[in-house]
Amino acid sequence: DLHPVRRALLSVSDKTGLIELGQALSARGVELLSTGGSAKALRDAGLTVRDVSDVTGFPEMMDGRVKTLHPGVHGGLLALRDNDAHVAAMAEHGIVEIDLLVVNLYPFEATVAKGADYDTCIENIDIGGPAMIRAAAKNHGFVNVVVDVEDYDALLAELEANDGQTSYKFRQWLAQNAYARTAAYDAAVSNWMAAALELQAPRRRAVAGQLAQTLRYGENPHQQAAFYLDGSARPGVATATQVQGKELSYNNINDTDAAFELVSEFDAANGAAVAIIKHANPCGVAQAASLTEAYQKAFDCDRTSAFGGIVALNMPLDAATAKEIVQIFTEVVIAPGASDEAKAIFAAKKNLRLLLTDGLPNPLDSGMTTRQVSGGMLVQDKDVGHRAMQDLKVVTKIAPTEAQMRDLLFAWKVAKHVKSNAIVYVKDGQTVGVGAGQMNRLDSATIAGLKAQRMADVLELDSSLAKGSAVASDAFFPFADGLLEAAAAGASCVIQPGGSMRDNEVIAAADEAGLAMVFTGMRHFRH
Ligand code: 93A
Repeated sequence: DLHPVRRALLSVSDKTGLIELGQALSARGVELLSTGGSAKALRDAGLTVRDVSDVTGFPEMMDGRVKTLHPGVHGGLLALRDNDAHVAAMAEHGIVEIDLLVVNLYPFEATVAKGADYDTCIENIDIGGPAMIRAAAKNHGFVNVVVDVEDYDALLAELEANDGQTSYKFRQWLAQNAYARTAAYDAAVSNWMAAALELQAPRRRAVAGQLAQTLRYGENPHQQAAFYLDGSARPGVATATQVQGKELSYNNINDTDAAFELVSEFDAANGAAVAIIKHANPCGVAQAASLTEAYQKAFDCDRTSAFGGIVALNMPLDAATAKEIVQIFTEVVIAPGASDEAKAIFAAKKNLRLLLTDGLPNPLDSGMTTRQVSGGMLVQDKDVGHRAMQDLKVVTKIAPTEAQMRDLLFAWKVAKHVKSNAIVYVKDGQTVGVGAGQMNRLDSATIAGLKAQRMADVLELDSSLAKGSAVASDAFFPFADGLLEAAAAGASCVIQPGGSMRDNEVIAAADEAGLAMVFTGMRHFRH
């Protein structure tokens, strides 16, 4: 199944490594065909190149829109070398075999990322490149197709190992990658168009990803897994730099994402914030004047759960906070930077993973989320819903004080990042009880209250941490029971969407219990 490479067509937008590749192929006696810019680059480096226009008998025309779209090229890529009729057709029409295609496409994704206008984006849709890639990949029985600069070395190694030939297995590997590339390219085009045209529900949706990392395993050791990038440059776990520590696992990546997205809700201009995550739910979130204090307060919400947790910071890690963090076993720390002193403190903990990002993501940035269900996928806008003080409606006889209002909004932001049903107690910029993922709201309220009491016991306090707290509920209270449970736990004020058929009962119960309550008119389910 070994097949020699005698003629190559090189047509690349990204010219990185092109000369070296051309030289290596030339040295092997491979004839080089090439398109305008690529041919010029190769010639300037002293290589002998034949123009594609010479093969097609047509000049490149229409601003390059038509350069390789010709039977002279596609016949050379698609002809079956062991089929007499195909070979005869090549001879009849003067078509030459192309054994190797090296293409990288017009930089459509980069053009969109730069914020180019509509027409510029359209002009950067490559047509001839994907056509050739798909043709060459189909004919991988004979033809090699390389679409990534990173694969030039693998190609040369394969040729070296097989005396100028490539194996079928290698060509299959190239072909699989090639189809993923053209699929991702078209996905980028169609997703850009869906956004540009503001289509709510395009009839078809394409997703694509580029392998970032093969993972040791998935959520469980018997599940295979890998991490793919979507190409967006948003600061976060996908684009962070890992400074130290073991390789990230599937669950680490998921939890680190949850931690960083949550902490990014808190603008560093308003103080330091820390979120500690376990199993994608926060077990402590706090805001304070200093990062160390914020960490301590987040830790003190639920010290038991914080063990083996993921810590996210909304400002660069400093030495004092690093010293606190290494007191207990922590899986991952993610922050928009770290001081050298802080890095040195972490360096002593070899396994602790430190991820550094280029700033915080903007929580108001729009985007899509997808979720797999059997037989399909659900696609929705990211939850970028936001509530400020002026959006809240006081529905009880008493209104929250300014300090209560701050805690209510803090609790609301945290609740958005807690699995439903979410109940969050907050006091003085610190979560003091988080109830997550229960099948009814009452249980979430009870669990959050139990946690607040348990931590009070650990800290040897006389009363529950939830005493005088603000409580947030991610969706409305369908009955008064959940609200009364929160009041019993010590809550003094409530933030919730409102909108239940029994709102009046719930409001009356709040008034009777002496609570202040505000409605947001917006819910934050997260399942
Ligand atoms: O405009 S195109 O879609 N029409 C074509 O026929 C065609 N053939 C190759 N773009 C085409 N290409 C692309 O040109 C390649 O995919 C590559 O990205 C680029 C290389 O052009 P040059 O060698 O002139 O720099």
